[in-house]
Amino acid sequence: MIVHTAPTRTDALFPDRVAHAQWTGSALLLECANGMQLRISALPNHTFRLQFRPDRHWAPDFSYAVDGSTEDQPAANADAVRISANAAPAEDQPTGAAPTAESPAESPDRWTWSTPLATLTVWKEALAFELRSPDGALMLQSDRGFRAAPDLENGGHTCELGLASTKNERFYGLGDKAGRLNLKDQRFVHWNTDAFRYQVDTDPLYKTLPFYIGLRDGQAYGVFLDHTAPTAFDFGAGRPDAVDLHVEGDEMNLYLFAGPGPVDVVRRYTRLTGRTPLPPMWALGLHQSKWGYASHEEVVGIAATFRALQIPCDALYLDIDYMDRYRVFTWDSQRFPQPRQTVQALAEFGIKTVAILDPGIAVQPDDPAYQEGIERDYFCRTADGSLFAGRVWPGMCHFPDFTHPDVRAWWSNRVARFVADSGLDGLWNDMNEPAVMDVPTKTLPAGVRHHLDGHPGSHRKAHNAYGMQMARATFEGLQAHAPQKRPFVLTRAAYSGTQRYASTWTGDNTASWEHLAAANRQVQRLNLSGMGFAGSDIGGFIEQPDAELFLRWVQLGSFHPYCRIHSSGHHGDQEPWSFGADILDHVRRHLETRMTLLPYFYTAFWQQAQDGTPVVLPLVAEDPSDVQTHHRENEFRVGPHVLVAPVVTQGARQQRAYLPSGTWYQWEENHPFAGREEYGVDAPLESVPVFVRAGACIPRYPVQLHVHEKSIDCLRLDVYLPHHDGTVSSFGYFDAGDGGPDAPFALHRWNLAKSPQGWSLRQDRSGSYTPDFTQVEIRWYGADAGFAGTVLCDGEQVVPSRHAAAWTVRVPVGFQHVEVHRSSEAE
Ligand code: MIG
Repeated sequence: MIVHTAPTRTDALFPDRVAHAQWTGSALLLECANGMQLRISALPNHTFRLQFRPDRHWAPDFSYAVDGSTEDQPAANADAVRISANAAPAEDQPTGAAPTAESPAESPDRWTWSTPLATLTVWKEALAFELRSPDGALMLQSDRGFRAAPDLENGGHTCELGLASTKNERFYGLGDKAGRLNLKDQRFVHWNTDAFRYQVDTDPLYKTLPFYIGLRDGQAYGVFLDHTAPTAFDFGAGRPDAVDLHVEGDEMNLYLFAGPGPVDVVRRYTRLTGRTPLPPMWALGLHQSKWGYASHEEVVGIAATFRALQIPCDALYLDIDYMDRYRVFTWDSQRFPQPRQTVQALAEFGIKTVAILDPGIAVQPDDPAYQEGIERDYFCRTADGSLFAGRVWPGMCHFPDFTHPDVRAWWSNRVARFVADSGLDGLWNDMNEPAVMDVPTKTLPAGVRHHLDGHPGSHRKAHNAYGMQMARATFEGLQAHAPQKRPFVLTRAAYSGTQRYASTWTGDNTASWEHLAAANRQVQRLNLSGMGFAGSDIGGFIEQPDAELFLRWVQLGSFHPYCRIHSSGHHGDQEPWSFGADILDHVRRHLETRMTLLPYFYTAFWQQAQDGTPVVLPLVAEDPSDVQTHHRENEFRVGPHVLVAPVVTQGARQQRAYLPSGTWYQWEENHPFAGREEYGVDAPLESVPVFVRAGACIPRYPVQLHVHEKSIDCLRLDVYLPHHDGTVSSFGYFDAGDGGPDAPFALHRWNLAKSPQGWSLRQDRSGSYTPDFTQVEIRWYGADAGFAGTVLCDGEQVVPSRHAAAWTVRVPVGFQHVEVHRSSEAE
C-alpha cells in the first residue's frame, strides 16, 4: 500500500505561473493560474515552511510533530544556557530572540526571504524555489519542483517534489534505517512496521522520522516532511543526482532548516518538533531484559545474581509474560501474585522495574479495560462502523484510538492506576506500529477511522502517528501519577516528535556481526533524527551471540544513550554471566566504566534537553568540512568530547580509527594523537578504543552498582591537557537525579587552557543545587611521567601524586582556579 508514486508520473499536474499572491496571517499564499497553491512562511530559528496544494481546499492546519512549546532557553535554566552557548565549540545557537525572516522582497519574477543564515527564493513561474546559504552557495533547489497526481486507488492526490542534487551531496537522517549512514542513491518509505528479523536493507522499519540533513560542499541544511501518511524519499535511486519526495495526500507540508552544520540543523528540527526531557538518572544505567522472565522468583533471582556478581544494573524488565493471558493492565496471579512485592524486592537491590504494555485490548467481556473501551466507544472502527478486531498476544483485540484525546486521557488514567497499584517505575510500549498478527498487512486496515484530534481520517493517515500517541498517553499517565518524577517510557514505534515522550530501541535485530554494525549506525542515525535516547538490543534479540559478539556488543552499547540487554529467551540466555567468567569480568568492567561516566552522560542529556544537541553523533557532524568524515560510519562521538571506535568485526584485535580535527588522547592515557588521521589501534577482546578531545574535562563518579547506591563525596575530573591555544569548555550538570521541571540544579563549567608555564583550569558554578560531593579529584592526562613543577589551587600550593597514568590533586568543590606550572628542567 505504501507510496505507489513513481518518480515520473505521466499524469502529473504541474503548477504554472503565479496569478495571485496574498498574505494570510504571517504566510504568503500564492495561487497559480491553474489553481495550484503554495503557502510560504518564515519561522523563527532560520526555518521556512512551504505548503503545496494542488487545489484550493486547504485543510485546517494540524500536526502531531510540531511542538509549540519548545524554546532554546527555558527560563529556569537561562543562565546555564547562556554559558553553554558561549562556550560550546563550533555551535552558534542564538540565545536572544531568534531571528524571523522579514517580509520577503518582491521583484518581477520572484520573492526572496532572508535570515542571517539562509535565503529562500520562490519564483513566480512554476513555484520553483531554492535555498542558499549567506555566502550564496546553493543548498537546495527545485528542478521538477512541486507536482501532484490523482491517487486513483485512494482518491485525492499524491504530491511530489523534485529537487536537483549534486554528485557529491550526502544525506543523513530518516531515523530508523539500518543501512549505510549516507542515504544517497537509495529510496526509503515510511510506514511503521513490526519488522521482526529485519535485515540491514529492510525498509520500512518501526519508525517514521521523515527528516533528513543534506550536506553540500561542507554546508548542511535540513528537510522535514511533516506527514503521518505514507511518504517516500528517493535520494537518487530513481533519478541520478536528484531527490524526489512523495506524499500520499492532498498536500505537501515541508520545512526547510538552515545550517551551517549538521548539529545546527538537528537543533532547528528539534526546536520545531520538541526535545527529549532530561530522564531520571537511573534510566542511564544498565537495563536488563529478556522475553522469558516469567515469575517473581525468576526476576528476583536475576536481580540477586547481578548483586552477587557485583554487576551494575539499574532496571529489570517484565516482558509480556507478567500479564494474565497477555492482557494489558493485569498480572498473572500465579507467577506474580503480589506485584508490589516484586517491585519492592527489586527496589531493595536498587533496581527499578519496567513493564511492557501493548496497545491491543483483548476482546473479553470480563476484562475491565475491554468493558470501559466498549462503553465509551474508544476502540477503532472500520469505515463501515464495525469495531476492528485483530489478533495479537492476548488473542483477538480491539485497538484504542490513541489519536482521540479522550482515549489518551483514559489510557493515562489506567496507566496512573496501574503504576500506583504496583509501584512500577517505567513502562515499555511495544507492538505500537500497531502490529497485528496473521494479516498480510501486519496492521490495521487502511480504512479504519481515527479521530486525529478533531481532524478525522483513515488509518492510512493515522498509522504512523499511532505509536507516538500511545507513548504520549503513557508518558502523561506516569506524569499524572507522580508529577515530581520524570516519566520513563520506551517505545518501539515513533513519529517525529516522539522524542518528547519516550526513549526508543531498534526492535527485533539478530545476534550477528552485521547487526552489531547496523546497531551502531542506527543509534547514530536516530540521534541525527532528534531521537537521541536510543539503543539496540545488546547481544541481539533473535539467535544467540557467542561470547565475543556479546562482549563487543556490550562495548558498543555501554556508550549508547539507552543501554539495555534484551533478547528473546527462546534463543538461550543473554545475561552478563551467560558467557563464562572471563567475559563476565570484561562486561562488568565496561558497565562500571559507564557508571563512572554517569555525570558526563547526564550532562549530555541535559544539553540535549536544552538545545537539541544529540548525545551521539557521527563524525560528519563533528567536522563536516573534512570530507574524510563523510563516509565514516564506525567511529562516533558520545557527549561533546568522547570518541568511540567500536570493534564490529569478528576476530578483530585491531581497529582502524579516524580521528577528526584537533588533538585526541586515548582513554586515560598520556600520548596525544593528531586529528585528521587514521590510526590502527590495539583492540584486544577486553577493550574498546576510546579517545578524548585534548582540552576536555570529563566528570566521573566512583563505580556504583546502581544510581544513588553511594553518597558521592568526591567528584573525579579527568583533564586531558590542551594542545592548542584557546579555551576548551566542559560542563557538569548536577541535580537530585529526578524531580519535576523546577528541580534545583548546579551547573559547573570548566575552562581549560594552555598557559605560558603550563595549563590553567578555571571553574565557575551556577544554580542552587548543592551536590553531595565536597571535593574534586583532578586527574590530568598528557603530562610527562617525570613531571616536576608546582600546582596552585586558588593561589595555594598543593602537592600532586601519581595515579596510574595520571597526575592527581584533590581540591575543594568550590575551587576557582587550578594552575600547573612546569619547572624549566621538566621541559
Ligand atoms: O511479537 O513482547 O520487539 O522486544 O520481547 C513479539 C515480546 C513481541 C516484540 C519486541 C520484543 C519483545 C517481544 N515483542
